[in-house]
Amino acid sequence: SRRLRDTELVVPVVVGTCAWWLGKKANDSVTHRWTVYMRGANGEDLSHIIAKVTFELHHTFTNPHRVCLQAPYEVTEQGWGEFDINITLTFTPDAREKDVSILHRLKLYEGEGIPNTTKKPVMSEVYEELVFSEPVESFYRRVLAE
Ligand code: SLL
Repeated sequence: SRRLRDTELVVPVVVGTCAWWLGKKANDSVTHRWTVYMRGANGEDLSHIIAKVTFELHHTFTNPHRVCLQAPYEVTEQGWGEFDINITLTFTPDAREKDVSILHRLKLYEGEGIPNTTKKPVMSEVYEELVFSEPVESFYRRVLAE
């Protein structure tokens, strides 16, 4: 299938983390429960363009290489520290596109010296656009039809 010149397919997504302080259940090695996620910015189904999402956690986690083959593309864990999470998107084979990596920092605290409360989760969400320029025609038609 040929590629479409002067054509662009833009898919809005969000990547984020949401963290909850464990309060009385917190100890030195586990202070927070958190989720890192990737989803359509308007809640759209991404499974028609995404084959796999890989979340690379800090090496202090057991099996830090976490793979999601279907939605929801997210990982929930418990820990004590903030770190950068590398999120690698693998597209469906018909897109004939290379993997794309997004770096997102896990946020557990609102700021230095600001204590956590059990009530309010700490959110960090970023809007991103997946841009397919000169997409493969069959992929483009399939995505538009779904
Ligand atoms: C820091 N550079 O020092 C960062 C590293 C690592 C966080 C944070 C592991 C939990 C587990 C965990 O929370 N690591 O071992 O299950 O702040």
